[in-house]
Amino acid sequence: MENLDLKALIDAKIPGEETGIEIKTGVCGFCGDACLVDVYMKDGKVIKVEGNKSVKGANGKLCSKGAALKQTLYSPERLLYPMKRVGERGEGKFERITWDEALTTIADKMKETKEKMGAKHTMIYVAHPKWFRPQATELANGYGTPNIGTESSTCAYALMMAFKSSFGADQGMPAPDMKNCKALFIWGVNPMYSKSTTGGAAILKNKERGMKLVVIDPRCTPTTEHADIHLRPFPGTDGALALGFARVLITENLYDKEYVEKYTTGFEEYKNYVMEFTPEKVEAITGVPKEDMIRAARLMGEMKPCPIQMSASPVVHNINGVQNARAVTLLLALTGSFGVKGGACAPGGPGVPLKGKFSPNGKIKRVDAENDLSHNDFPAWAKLSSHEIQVTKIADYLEGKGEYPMETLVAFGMNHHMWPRVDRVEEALKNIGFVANADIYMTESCKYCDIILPVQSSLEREQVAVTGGDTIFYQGHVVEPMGEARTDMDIITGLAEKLGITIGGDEPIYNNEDYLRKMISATGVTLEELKANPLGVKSRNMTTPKTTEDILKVKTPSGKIEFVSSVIGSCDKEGHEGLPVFHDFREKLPMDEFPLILATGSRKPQLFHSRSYRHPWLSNLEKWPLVEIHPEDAEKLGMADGEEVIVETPMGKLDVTVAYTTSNLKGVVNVYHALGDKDINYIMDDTYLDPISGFPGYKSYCCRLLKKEKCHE
Ligand SMILES: Nc1nc2c(c(=O)[nH]1)N[C@H]1C(S)=C(S)[C@@H](COP(=O)(O)OP(=O)(O)OC[C@H]3O[C@@H](n4cnc5c(=O)[nH]c(N)nc54)[C@H](O)[C@@H]3O)O[C@H]1N2
Ligand SMILES: Nc1nc2c(c(=O)[nH]1)N[C@H]1C(S)=C(S)[C@@H](COP(=O)(O)OP(=O)(O)OC[C@H]3O[C@@H](n4cnc5c(=O)[nH]c(N)nc54)[C@H](O)[C@@H]3O)O[C@H]1N2
Ligand code: SF4
Ligand SMILES: [Mo]
Repeated sequence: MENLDLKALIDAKIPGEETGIEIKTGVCGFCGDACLVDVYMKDGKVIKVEGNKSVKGANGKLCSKGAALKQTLYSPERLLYPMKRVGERGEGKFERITWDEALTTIADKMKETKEKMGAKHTMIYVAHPKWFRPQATELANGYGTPNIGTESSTCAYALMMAFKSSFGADQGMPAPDMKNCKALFIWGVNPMYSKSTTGGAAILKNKERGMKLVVIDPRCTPTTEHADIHLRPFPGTDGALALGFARVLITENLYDKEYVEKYTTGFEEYKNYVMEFTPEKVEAITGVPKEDMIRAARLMGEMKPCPIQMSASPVVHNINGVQNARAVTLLLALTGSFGVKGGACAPGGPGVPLKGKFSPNGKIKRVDAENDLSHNDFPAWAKLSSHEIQVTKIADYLEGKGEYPMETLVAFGMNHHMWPRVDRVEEALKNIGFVANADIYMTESCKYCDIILPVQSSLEREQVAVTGGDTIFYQGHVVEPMGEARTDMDIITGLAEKLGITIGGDEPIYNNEDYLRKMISATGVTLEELKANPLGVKSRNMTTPKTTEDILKVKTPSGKIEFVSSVIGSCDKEGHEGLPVFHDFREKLPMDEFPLILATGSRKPQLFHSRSYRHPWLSNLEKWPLVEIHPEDAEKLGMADGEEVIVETPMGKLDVTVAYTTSNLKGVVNVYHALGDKDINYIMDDTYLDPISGFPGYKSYCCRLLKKEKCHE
């Protein structure tokens, strides 16, 4: 072969012996969706990534973030070695140390804190990375602190609380039975962006077979484009809309009477309350024309059972979020849609029996939970989400304004910009006794640490994944771990060893490989078999599927689906009504002064929270931060598309660039979060929280826009 031809083959990235290019299959892991990807390697380096199509269940697709994996792997900001701080906190000056010194320093500080003050003065924190959370909880338990908190203090758990309070334990999210439903309601989700490779495709496929689609979203999105009915309520008004639906369903006799009688309690009280939500009142609160609301409610009643797809964030990113989410999910009870085929949480399965794997229902009980930091602030959280603390008040807790002071913080993937009032969290991080963090990158949060630990990203770490419902897939080191990076599991077990404790209970684990072996130990498949079969191995054992009867044995205190929640109603605190009462956030805000509703963080396909903004292939796609605004609102303010202006909230100001979009409702502006020092969370209020869940009102706060010259007046 001529040299020239070989160069052409290499340039075209053709795999083969001649070119030295090989393909290895791995798990993308940039977001939570865990797509399988084909990684093209030459000389030990990634040169290209594609979606995998050959492993059973692989979706064959790749989103913009996955396509940028090469850049994320070799980012100059990768952490390669354990380091200790040599400058001031926040300054970012560090010196390389050994793993032994790093782990010993952290463990010694934890031991000292325990001896001098008690174990509860140490907080363990795990951010969005979720896979090792059960073992992080075991670490906290073995050490003796109940204070383990996670990013789920702003994600998913409020919806799960809402769902659990009415429908009992173990349900997780109201997963729709999309394959079998006649109509799907998508309530505040944009899967075309937030589940880029899978969510949208499933909807389109089911639309083709005749499924009707109703989407409830203030904005126009690629998801709403496919809707038969698109309702556009103001953010934070979902509760009123859902109660309006309920009134139509009840007054027009479109609800499932038999189901309600057999499986629910509290209907009469609920019905009385619901009657207040006349179509006129609902239109006044939500802005949704009453005819449209009635049409959608009738469709729900006529096409029942009818699932409602909800998200971990928008509806519950509101200070009435749990009650609003309860009002929405209770429609599943009213229409007899919970636990049945074609509804939500339909009988399904079986599944692959994995052990020690993360589940949002978190089964591991914490030690000393009744003395944790947040139980007095958020009593319903303590009852409904008892496997971790609610940590949104992190600045207060670290500053010692909680029940008792914190001395030591040991974190994994901490991104302190995800919380409101980033400035307060930064001040608190400066003043606490000791901070350690493990991350893939030298992040802003790492700069506030005494010790930082380098972590392997998904393609670097050995892992197993379930794919296609019944197949187990093993991934080795697709890419050799960078520098001295370790897996989180090896860090947890390493710390446990230094602390003299073991992780894993009856089946202890001492490293990441033990964890993988334990995870598959009930499947009948061995790690060796998996290593020998790159396309995966079908699980030999499966879990027993749940029937409708099993699912409808709900684990609420009454044993029935509760229209009036006994758990929430029994909490003696403001806003904890048993009924899904609607409170309007606008009544709590200075809307006269700050007349625009500020929605933050609606997902963008190329961004995943703080993970993405540091990678130029992703960050160059859009100038930041943008304030997305309806042109009519902007024109009234005399602001041109592309103009640099200031967004001001009651908490402060941020420089932003105007982006005109007719996708927005008039009166509502959107700003993305997680953009380093330009993060909108610097000017979000950390006391503006749902009293039940503690979730911040990220999607429905208030602001005004100022022309640049005006702000110095
Ligand atoms: N590309 C990408 N994908 C992601 C993420 C990411 O950062 N980037 N993050 C992941 C995570 S952690 C999460 S929690 C999910 C979130 O997933 P999604 O919920 O799908 O994400 P959002 O875009 O925040 O919200 C969906 C829609 O809700 C609308 N919305 C805003 N406020 C309200 C409201 O008050 N009521 C109603 N009914 N609708 C409202 C927005 O206009 C938006 O179009 O996405 C996950 N997937
Ligand atoms: N204003 C506003 N704020 C929000 C939201 C909003 O909509 N608006 N959304 C909220 C929601 S729903 C969420 S989920 C949070 C986002 O939650 P965050 O925890 O902030 O999510 P990320 O920024 O994706 O990840 C945090 C860190 O984890 C690191 N990381 C990634 N993988 C691993 C791993 O395997 N191990 C370790 N140790 N580290 C890893 C990343 O490098 C990153 O530095 O933000 C919340 N904050
Ligand atoms: S959706 Fe994109 S970022 Fe997420 S795992 Fe799949 S390819 Fe990776
Ligand atoms: Mo989230």
